[in-house]
Amino acid sequence: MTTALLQMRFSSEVAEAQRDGRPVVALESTIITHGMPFPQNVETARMVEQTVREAGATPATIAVLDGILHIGLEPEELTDLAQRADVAKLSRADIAACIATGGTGATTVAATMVAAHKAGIAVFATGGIGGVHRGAESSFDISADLQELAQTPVTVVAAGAKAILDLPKTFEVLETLGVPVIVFGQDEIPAFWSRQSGLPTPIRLDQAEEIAKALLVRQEFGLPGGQLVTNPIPKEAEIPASTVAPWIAAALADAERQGIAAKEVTPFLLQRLYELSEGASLTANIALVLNNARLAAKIAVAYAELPKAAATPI
Ligand code: PSU
Ligand code: MN
Repeated sequence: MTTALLQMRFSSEVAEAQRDGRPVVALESTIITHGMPFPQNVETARMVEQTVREAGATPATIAVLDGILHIGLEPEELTDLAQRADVAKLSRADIAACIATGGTGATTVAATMVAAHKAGIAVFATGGIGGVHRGAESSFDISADLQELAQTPVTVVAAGAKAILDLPKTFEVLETLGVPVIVFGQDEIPAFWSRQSGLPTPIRLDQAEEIAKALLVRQEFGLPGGQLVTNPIPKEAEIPASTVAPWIAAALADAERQGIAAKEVTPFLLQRLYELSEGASLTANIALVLNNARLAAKIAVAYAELPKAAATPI
């Protein structure tokens, strides 16, 4: 759909899939530009797209390029975005001004949900969502991703939230906002690099089909807001929480010392963890994103197969 100022460009494979009514999975781009170093960022982005295809869905990596909202990137657009240094980080608050001024930006979980919903995509895969930062009681730093989950009807598959955040507060806020936190296949919420967080599962589902059905029931209700599906990192790729803890402590101390604030905080901490772990955090991050892409594709495929007759679209 194209209006006067909000121009959307669909990649050829996404346009084709939507025309044929085949399942599509949205992917964010901040993980590429602000979440991983080059060249692992572009290699991972390509592998994530390929994983979605192999699981029977079509990947739609979302970004704003020169003022145009792209739903799906052509291979050369992805390669170019991954190497650019001047890319803005766009959340819900920033995306309209970036489009209005012809800018280029990568979308966070929040902005990717906004764009996916606009493009008619119901399922989205990422690594980790933003959340309540440690010390939020004085900094008030709470990611816009949480509010977005409360208002935009997209199912987001993530490996939980990183332990750089305050996980108990993050899940308390999600509960307050009425966001379903579904844990795939275990009784504890996963903590990104680690399978365990010590936090009990709010809702456990073991099948992609069940998650797709829950999405459809929400639509039939006309409930605004999405679902957060937390998918534990595969066992063989896991880093124990006790190994990660000192890296996090050091990264947080560095951020504090350097006065890092606002939207710089998450990218700064991710970069410091990569350095402090000598790349181990990145290896695990890649494994969990691929795992999430696979599950998101299964959910999208199952959703596409459900009869929709009784659904009230929202
Ligand atoms: N957490 C990760 N990797 C990421 C991000 C978060 O483990 O790449 C990115 C996502 O794009 C997320 C954003 O939406 O950071 C959250 O940023 P903030 O905390 O500034 O809202
Ligand atoms: Mn923040």
